[in-house]
Amino acid sequence: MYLIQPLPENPLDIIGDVHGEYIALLALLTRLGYNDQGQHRKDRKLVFVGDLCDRGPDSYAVIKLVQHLVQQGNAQVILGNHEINLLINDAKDGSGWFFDERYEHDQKNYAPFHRTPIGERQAIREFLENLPIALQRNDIRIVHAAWTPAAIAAISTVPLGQITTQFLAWDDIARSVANESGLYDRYLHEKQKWAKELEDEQDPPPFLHAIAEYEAMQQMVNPLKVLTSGVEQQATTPFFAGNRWRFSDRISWWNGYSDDIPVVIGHYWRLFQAQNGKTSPRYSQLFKNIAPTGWHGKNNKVFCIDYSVGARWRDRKTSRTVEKSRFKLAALQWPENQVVFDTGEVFPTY
Ligand SMILES: [Mn+2]
Repeated sequence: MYLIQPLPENPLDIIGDVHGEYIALLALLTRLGYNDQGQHRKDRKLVFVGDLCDRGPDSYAVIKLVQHLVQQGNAQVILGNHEINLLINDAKDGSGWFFDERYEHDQKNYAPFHRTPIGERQAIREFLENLPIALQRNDIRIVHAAWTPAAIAAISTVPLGQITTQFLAWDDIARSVANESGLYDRYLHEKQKWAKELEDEQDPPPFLHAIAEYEAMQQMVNPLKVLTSGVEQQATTPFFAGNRWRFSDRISWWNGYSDDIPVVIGHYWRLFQAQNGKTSPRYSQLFKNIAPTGWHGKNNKVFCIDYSVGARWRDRKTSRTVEKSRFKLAALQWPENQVVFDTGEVFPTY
């Protein structure tokens, strides 16, 4: 059993990043025709593309439900970058439902949210630790962020259950390379010196070259980072995303994907509705020339099913209803090749 696993031959409902939006998940499962055990009268099966947790009101309930569906044999789930952050104890923005040190900081944007009882935390870790990174069969491939042949090859011999050890080992390689050149010290210095500005949207730091260089390098040296948070390169200017200033930017790796087998991903915060550039999440810019339910990439073989439900906390700040929200939870039905939203709309893909 390795970090890449086979998919069953059943028709699939591939669900995008849930990010703790438990109510949206229940609504979508009902729309898709699943009962609370994850059974479907046409014997369809569920696949979750990762990022079950962080930011939304009940990450704990989402994970417990998905775990139950997996145990019933009705769902498969792969890890996203947010689950990996949890496993390696990297307590980032929106993880206050699990990490006490993040709880106060997360109040401003995400309250109210349900916390994980202390006695349950180890069980959550164990569940996540034993999940795969990628799924495949003859007609479809599924990974959280990017499918690159080198990164897939690198994980195909890593046993299930070794995710944290392997991730940290690859991270160590990046760190020792950076150590030798002095880059790592410069990176730590910048992180410390600009700690406050790095998380303050109103007070941007200057372009921090060591952070840019180290983060882009760290990203590409670690195959688990490539697969779960994508291909990145140094940005030209700082930009604010995921509640911090960044200097390393996601690129449209799918423009280099030339295999015949389609890939379904999450991670990239696409929006269904047309948007004005000013208020939309930075990452949706990658989709600005792509139809709202369009396939993308060199040969049109990649589909992102993350319709940004993870930003629904913004709606709650303005009392915007789910029906009027720009942010949706979606499933790609395969092989039907259509998108179903938690709000009930169904659209063909292009
Ligand atoms: Mn993600």
